[in-house]
Amino acid sequence: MRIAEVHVYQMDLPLSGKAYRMSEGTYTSLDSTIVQIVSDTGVTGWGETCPVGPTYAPEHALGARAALGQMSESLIGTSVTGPRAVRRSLDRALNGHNYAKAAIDIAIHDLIGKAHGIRVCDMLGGATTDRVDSYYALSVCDPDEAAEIAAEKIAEGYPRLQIKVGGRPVEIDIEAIRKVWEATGCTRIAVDANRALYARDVLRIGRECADIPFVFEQPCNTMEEIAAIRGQLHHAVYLDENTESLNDVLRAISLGVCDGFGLKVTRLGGLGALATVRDLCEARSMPHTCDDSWGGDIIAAACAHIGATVQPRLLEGVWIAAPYMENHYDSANPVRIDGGRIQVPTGPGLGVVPDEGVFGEPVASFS
Ligand code: 0XW
Ligand code: MG
Repeated sequence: MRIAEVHVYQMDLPLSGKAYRMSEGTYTSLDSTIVQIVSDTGVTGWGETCPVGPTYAPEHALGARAALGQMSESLIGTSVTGPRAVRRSLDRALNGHNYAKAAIDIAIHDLIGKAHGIRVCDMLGGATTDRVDSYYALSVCDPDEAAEIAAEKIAEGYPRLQIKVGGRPVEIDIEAIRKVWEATGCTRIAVDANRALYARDVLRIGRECADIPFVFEQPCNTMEEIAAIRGQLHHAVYLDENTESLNDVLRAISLGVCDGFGLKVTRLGGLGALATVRDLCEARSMPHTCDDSWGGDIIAAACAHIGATVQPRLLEGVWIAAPYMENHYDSANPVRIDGGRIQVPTGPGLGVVPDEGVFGEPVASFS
């Protein structure tokens, strides 16, 4: 089987409710890039990458499409023996750009799965479950509102919460953390600053919330800043944005700078890369999530499939953007959260087949 065509689409993903606010940005719509790969045998695989705005990470939507424009020609005629071989050929076409290469990686996994009638989770080592825990990320918002939403989400069945902090006076962050704790008693909380806190503020939150059993997620901008205060913290620390590669994960573990991770499929370069990190985390008993920054049914399915292969006691949840949007790509098999959990798609490949024409005309095509 060889790659005959590559098509790239642009898809706006407007939020259905309030803006989504994190320490470094507030979003009302996201710009997603979809990749369609068609084999010479007529099988189609789908991939997606959707940076959450241009400042969250060194990634942006226009960059994804430019990188795909740089790489896709080289894919035409390539034999689809396996995702790792395709990734190596992409690395010969373009340096870096994991988040764009990931869209192709996901599409190749989907293509192989659909060609051979197997699910992506079973290509990645086998599913341990058919339904994965999710978690709800509370935007940076008024402490009373955060507490109210948190109580609603726990009542819906979410097993875990993430409280976004940072980008405002630390006193308000502390008030939000305490009010969410008082409103829910949830013992699986991540306080996620998305890199924005200074060591001073992390230490203060840790002191003033010492009684609350949360995990700090990516509190400071760098591993070095976190390492400098780690001995003064009584809360566990997970890294997220600092893990841009397998080497970053190896460095974090060897430095002993964290106790777990928030992982993103596209940031690491795709499903194969995240599966490698999954196995490393299992070897070192490091809990982690299987997320992505944003996206629709395609990236949501990819996260659910890899999440289903994680040792259950180590899975901290699969985050998807579905609760913040209305549109789905596959109206017959939308990837959604029910009772705080995601049903792993059952069809071959990703188990998602976008509705005809849902993405409009391609912005670029290669054949
Ligand atoms: C909550 N997420 C997985 C989605 C947003 O893109 C940010 C991210 C995080 O945990 O930082
Ligand atoms: Mg995070």
